[in-house]
Amino acid sequence: MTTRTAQDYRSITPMGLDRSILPWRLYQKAKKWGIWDPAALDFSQDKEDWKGFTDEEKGYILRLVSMFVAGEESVTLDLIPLADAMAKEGRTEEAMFLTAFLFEEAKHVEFFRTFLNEVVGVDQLHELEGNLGENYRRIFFEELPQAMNRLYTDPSPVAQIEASCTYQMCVEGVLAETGYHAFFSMLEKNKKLPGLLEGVGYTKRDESRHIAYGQYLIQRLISVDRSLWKVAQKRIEHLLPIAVGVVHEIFQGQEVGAFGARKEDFIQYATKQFQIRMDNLERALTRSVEEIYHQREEELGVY
Ligand code: MN3
Ligand code: FE
Repeated sequence: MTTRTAQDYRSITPMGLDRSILPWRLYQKAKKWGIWDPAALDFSQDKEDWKGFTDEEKGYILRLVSMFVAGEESVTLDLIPLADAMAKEGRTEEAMFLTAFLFEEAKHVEFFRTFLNEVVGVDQLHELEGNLGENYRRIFFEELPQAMNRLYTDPSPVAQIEASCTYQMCVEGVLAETGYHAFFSMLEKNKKLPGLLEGVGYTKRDESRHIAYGQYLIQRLISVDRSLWKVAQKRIEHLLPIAVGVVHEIFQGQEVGAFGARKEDFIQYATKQFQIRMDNLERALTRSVEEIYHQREEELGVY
């Protein structure tokens, strides 16, 4: 849509913006919870903790943070085609939520990069790229940018489902969720890196809204064309082994890594995340699009 009529501006129609639908409620939550400032986090204890870590411990944290910082940069850059597609469909409430979503991803990049600069130290940051393995590269260098940028030329329901399954279901819903679990299980009980954990906690809460939006979007599309369920299933089945491969790359051949982390626990965690998402998506098969628009954010794991 390159020109508009007055009716296209939802905000001046008699109804105005639809405050009853899920994207609007996510937007309200984003204004409340998405405004934390990465620049205000206190990393002073983290700097002390870092000095006391073994090389192996540093290696694990650095690998996770490298994957996160590049991943957050990727999702910041690659969200724009989806926002563009929703804007072109005239979905003002969704575009409003997606602007908050984009702002939050930008802060996540800043957060992880600030940790690297302040705690690890810029002089220690050569060869960070070596922390990104083959499966990781497949997802963030190929699958994600391709699925998202395709929306510029093909914003069809099939392309939207494949994009959102890649972005919100796989990258956010499985990889990022498993990464947060890794940070918490390694650092919380050992009481290490409190500044990093505080920021990861805020990031995880932001992510719960993003993943909810993706589930909503996929459900909305499936509820009007049930054949799209197969498209979602196929896409997720394609991505699951690559995502599990990323978990293997974190452990680099070890069964038990630094801080007592067990690879098997993380593989199980990642697989469970996939299953939760699939179960939520499958509900769309028995619901009307009206029910999808009006479902509660709590049902989709938002907190
Ligand atoms: Mn993020
Ligand atoms: Fe996100």
